[in-house]
Order: sequence, then structure tokens, then C-alpha cells
Amino acid sequence: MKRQIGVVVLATAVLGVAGAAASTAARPDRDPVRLSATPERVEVVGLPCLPSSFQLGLTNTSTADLYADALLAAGGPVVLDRELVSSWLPAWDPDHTVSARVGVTVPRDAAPGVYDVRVTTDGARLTVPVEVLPLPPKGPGDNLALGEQATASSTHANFDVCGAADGNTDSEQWDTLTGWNDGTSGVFPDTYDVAMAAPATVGRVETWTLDSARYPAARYGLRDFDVQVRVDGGWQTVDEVRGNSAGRVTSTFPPVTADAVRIVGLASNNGDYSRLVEVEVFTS
Ligand SMILES: [Ca+2]
Ligand SMILES: [Ca+2]
Repeated sequence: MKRQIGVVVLATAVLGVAGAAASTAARPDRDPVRLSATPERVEVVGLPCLPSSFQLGLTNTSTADLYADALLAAGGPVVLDRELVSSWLPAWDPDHTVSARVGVTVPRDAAPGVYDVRVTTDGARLTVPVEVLPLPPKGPGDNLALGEQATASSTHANFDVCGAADGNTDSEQWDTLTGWNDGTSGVFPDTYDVAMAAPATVGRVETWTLDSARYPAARYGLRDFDVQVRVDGGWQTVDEVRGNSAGRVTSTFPPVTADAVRIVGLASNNGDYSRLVEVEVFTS
């Protein structure tokens, strides 16, 4: 019995030494991939329409073409949209970095703090810190729709349904997907909903339609639309906007307890699409 244990320990020790030596000797050839993250540190908040991401970079620093597998593992409450980035990395001169987007989310109840995403290839390692920020306040005076789950009757392939719930009201950034554009040209109505985490008192909705120097609301914005709130599972119309040519429309109405808000697009000024830059919901 004793002898057997001794043999096992000895074998482990020999393997360990051999492994370490082989790794060190072969490192320049085995480990030519350099990993990087942009940004180097990621911030994320636990709201469904405020996802975060980083670009994982893989750089072949050797003179031989190679194929790299980067494995990703997240700590704590962090959820990644992929666990593997594989890429063919030709031996460019000068070195060239291949990038892949990695989506980062956390659940609503994630505890604020810093968690690590670990990225490993055969020899290279990278740690990407992910800071979970506290949830934004959702009290009186705050935008109750910020970052909450948006859904729509359709969404144009170039757009993200979360665009009009991301807190960005700047039409000049339309081309960077800060808004929502429906996917059925010339066909109305279109609906855009934002569901709140819990029923709340709602008395004002700010509807921001596309209105930039290049795409003025009088030509590209929503002309006719209804504002609705969901009460006990049913939609109630609280404002009917007609003939609009402004970028921002304020709808105020008697406060009601609702758990979602809907914009019903009935016509746009040029007749093609419903376009929203942001939908904000307030108590008063
Ligand atoms: Ca927006
Ligand atoms: Ca449509």
C-alpha cells in the first residue's frame, strides 16, 4: 500500500517537471496569440434593454498561419452570449488583430461589484473586469422605461428593438442604432411596447421620433400615433396625436397604474416607416 502511494507521487512529480519544462521551451511557438479586449473594462447594468459588450481581439504574433480557439468563462452573475471565439489567423506582417463581439448581460438582481471574464487560448490568458453597476433609480421623476424590455410588431433588420429604450434621445446618432425602425414599409399600424418591471403610476409619456438635420421629423417622423398604457392586461389609449411634425411629443394624462406603454404608429410623414428614437415614461 505504502509503495503504491509512493509510486503515484513520484510519477506526478516527474510529469509536473517535464510538463513545465516543455511548456517553457515551446512557448514562443505554442503561444503566439496575443489577446486583447476593447474596452479593457466593461460596465453593465441588469436591465434587459441595456446590454453591454466588448470586442475580443486575437493577434497572431508569429510568422506561421494558425487557427486559434479562445475559451471564455464568466464569473458571478455575468452572462456571455458566446463561450468560444474561433478564428483562422494568417501570419500578417505587420500583425493584424481579428476582433469578435462578445455580448455581456447580467440579471436584474445581480449584486453590484466587479467580476472577471477569463479568456484562454492554448497559452495566452486575459482577464476582462466586468463592473455590475447599481440599477438606475425608477422613482418619481425618473424615466420608468429606461432599459426595460421593448417589443415591437416588427423591427427592420438593421435595427435593434431596444434602440428606443436605451436612454439615448439623440436623433443625430440614428445611424448608430439609437432608435427603432419598424420592418414593414408602407404598412400601418406598427406597435412599439416597453414593459416595466412592475406596475407603476404613469401620467406622462415623451415620444421622440426621428428628427435630425439630415432626417427632419416633418419628413421622416411619425405623423399620426396613439399612446396607450396597459392596465390589468388591457390597452387603454391615453393620447391621440395627429398631424405631428415635431421630434418630441409630450403626452400628459390622468395618472394611471400601468405595467407597459405602447406607441401605435398610424402614419409617418413620408408614408414608409414608423421611427422612434426613444420612448420615455414618467409618473407626472
Ligand atoms: Ca434611443
Ligand atoms: Ca410598418
